[in-house]
Amino acid sequence: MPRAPLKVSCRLEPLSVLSPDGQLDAALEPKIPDADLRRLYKTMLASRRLDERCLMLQRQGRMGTYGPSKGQEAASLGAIYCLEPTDWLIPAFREIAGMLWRGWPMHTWMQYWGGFEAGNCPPPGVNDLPTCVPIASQCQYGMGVAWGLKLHGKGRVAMAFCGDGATSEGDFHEAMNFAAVYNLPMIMVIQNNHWAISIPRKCQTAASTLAQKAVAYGMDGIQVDGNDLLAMIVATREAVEKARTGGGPTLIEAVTYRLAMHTTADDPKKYRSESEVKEWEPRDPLPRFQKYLQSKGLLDERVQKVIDEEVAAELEQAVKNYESYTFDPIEFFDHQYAELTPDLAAQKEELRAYLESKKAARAAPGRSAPSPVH
Ligand SMILES: Cc1ncc(C[n+]2csc(CCOP(=O)(O)OP(=O)(O)O)c2C)c(N)n1
Ligand SMILES: [Mg+2]
Repeated sequence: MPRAPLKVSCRLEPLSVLSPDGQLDAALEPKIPDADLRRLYKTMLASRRLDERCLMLQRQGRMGTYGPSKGQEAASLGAIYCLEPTDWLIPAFREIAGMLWRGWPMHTWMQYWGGFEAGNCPPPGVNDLPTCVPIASQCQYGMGVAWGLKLHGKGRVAMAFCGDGATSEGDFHEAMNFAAVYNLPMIMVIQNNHWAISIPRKCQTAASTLAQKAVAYGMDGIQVDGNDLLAMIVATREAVEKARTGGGPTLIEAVTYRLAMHTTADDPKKYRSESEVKEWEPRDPLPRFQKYLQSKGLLDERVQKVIDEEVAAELEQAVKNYESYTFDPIEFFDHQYAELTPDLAAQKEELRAYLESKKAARAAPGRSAPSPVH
């Protein structure tokens, strides 16, 4: 028998619209209303400032462990911009820029990282699942939501996010396989930020791209410059339109870079070189998009000043909302089980007694409450 190549259905492309210094490939420029362009810029800036503030709050002991999104704003914002409010977003944990676009308040993001249950609650009418850290679980949730939307048959789509490290998990594989076999209206965005804590991208797979995994599942895959907001919009618009009209799922690999630490619990200097970070800094999505708006005459010093002031004021208000939020710690026990297990019931009782003794000690100063930690 002659040896002939197998026929494999495959559409894989790399995509970039804005060069790192903000130069435009006019043939690929997406049509976006000016008001949206300005609002996208403000959202990206707000996300960056919020990220910086959360890092400071954590360092000052005013927030729990924080996982920064710095450098990845365009990847989430560009993709999420293409959703309709009636579509569904299933975020991982570095999608704050896109979540702000969807209407999540800044203080809710702070509450999430501050460890409050309130940080998991989308504002009324926002069709989103909460921020979610279990790696690759978002792929399964996204697939399940997409399946439900397909059964409802109203042309809505689900967009889920995961990281490069997540693509090594079984959950990713199972979700992608299922989504393709059942032709689900799903967009799976991989934020390839090149690191999974201290594990580099090259240790996740020997394949040269993550987008090519789509070929094995029988779906379209595209590798996009994830630091290029316009490229993310071009690629995602196509994928959303296809999913909405029965064309099935798309895998989008957004190539980006985590400019900060994994979380405040690690020191990236221990596992990656300063020179690598320096290489990526000029590809920062924020100044890149800023230059594009300037070249279109949509952003000058005056507009920039207005945006800066608005963002600063919103941030101050968000910190106030976050720090004035009060809740009864006993609620910790209320959100996981309908009926508490005996050991959790005992812990709840212990905490209740401790809190009451603290209250009593405050009422009668000089006598300190015993610690509940054994
Ligand atoms: C199922 C699971 N295993 C391990 C972890 C611990 N963990 C948190 S983040 C992370 C790395 C994830 O890397 P990647 O998917 O590339 O996402 P990134 O953090 O780079 O955004 C790991 C292993 C987890 N949260 N969930
Ligand atoms: Mg990663």
